[in-house]
Amino acid sequence: MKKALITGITGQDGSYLAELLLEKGYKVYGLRRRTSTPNFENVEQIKNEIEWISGDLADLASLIEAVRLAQPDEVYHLAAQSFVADSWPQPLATGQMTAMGVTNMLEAVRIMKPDARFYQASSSEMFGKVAEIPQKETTPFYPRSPYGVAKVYGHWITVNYRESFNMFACSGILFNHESPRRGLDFVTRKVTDAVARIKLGLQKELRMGNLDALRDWGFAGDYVKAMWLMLQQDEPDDYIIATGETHSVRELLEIAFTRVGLHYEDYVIIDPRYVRPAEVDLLLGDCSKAKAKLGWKLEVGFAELIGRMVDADLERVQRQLKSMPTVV
Ligand code: NAP
Ligand code: F7E
Repeated sequence: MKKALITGITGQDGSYLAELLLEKGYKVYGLRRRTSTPNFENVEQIKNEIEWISGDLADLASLIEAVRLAQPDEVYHLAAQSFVADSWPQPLATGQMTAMGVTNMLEAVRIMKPDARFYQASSSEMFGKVAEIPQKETTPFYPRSPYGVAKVYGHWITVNYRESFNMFACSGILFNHESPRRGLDFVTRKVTDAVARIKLGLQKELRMGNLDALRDWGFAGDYVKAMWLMLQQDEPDDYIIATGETHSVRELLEIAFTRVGLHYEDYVIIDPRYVRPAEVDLLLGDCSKAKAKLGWKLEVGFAELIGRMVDADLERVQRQLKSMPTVV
């Protein structure tokens, strides 16, 4: 039985990846930091199948202990401060978790289980002010946020450990990917949650930032398969994972509101609080290397993804409404 250690298992990607690895017969160890209230929402359905290990990216000793306990064949390093907008008000915490956290995890693996295969969750945010369209593995980086800068560090330290210590370390450069498990701050989920709440009479307006930003949005369930495929190859390498299509935030609004028979113009208000100090205007990935070498393929398209997210939020908000006590 293969063993995998996942950091960031309570997040969107970690939960889909854990399900995939359990289906494949892996023993899955999940690193989880202490929180004041439980945050098992994404992993409730598999909670009892996971071997939980307490740890934090800022605490190297806890990571070394996690690798010692799990003795993993594969390590998927997904934990990070992942919300770009918060990386301006929290640049140091973002640097500590999203950049130095990668070195901490690589060190834990190098010290305790150097033959384990390592996946680093790199990001299209590294391309920032893009040098070419579409972006490929060879496109130079020009990050536009403290988060993007931290991810560039995480990418290069992963490449460096591969070259310095001959570790099987891969960097997956993933473009935006979404699902009903996406955090509520990210634009897709913020919109689909608001659409559900507006439709059910719980919210009157939706405050947004830059509607002209263009993103290459895919489905998280498809993207975690690429992570696994990267670690099954003969040689470690870096790969872009993307859909090869780009859509604006405005198109996202149109699709989501239309799904419930509403017009976004009637509800959306532009609020400068949601406009970023520096924007990534356009992301569009070329994943031909992943298709050719990994045999990776996309299953869910953009409109279907947003439709599924709206439906899931409608169902969830309706359930919450039903469980609320009636006031007499
Ligand atoms: P997410 O939902 O925000 O999950 C982040 C995970 O990291 C959570 O489990 C979180 O734990 C954990 N974490 C944060 N700080 C930690 C710390 N100090 N110690 C231990 N755990 C910590 O992110 P995601 O969307 O699944 O993304 C997974 C990874 O891929 C991230 O590294 C992200 O930057 C990267 N990425 C994401 C995308 C995307 O579009 N989703 C694209 C490219 C790259 P809590 O539950 O306790 O908060
Ligand atoms: O913003 C614009 C915003 O926060 C997308 C993370 O997973 O993907 C994600 O980063 C776009 C930006 O994701 C609002 O300005 C407009 O242009 O959903 P987002 P992100 O910043 O692209 C990358 C690949 C990662 O690696 C990250 O971890 O939408 N936008 N109005 C808004 N965004 C938000 N959040 N809220 C708004 O009201």
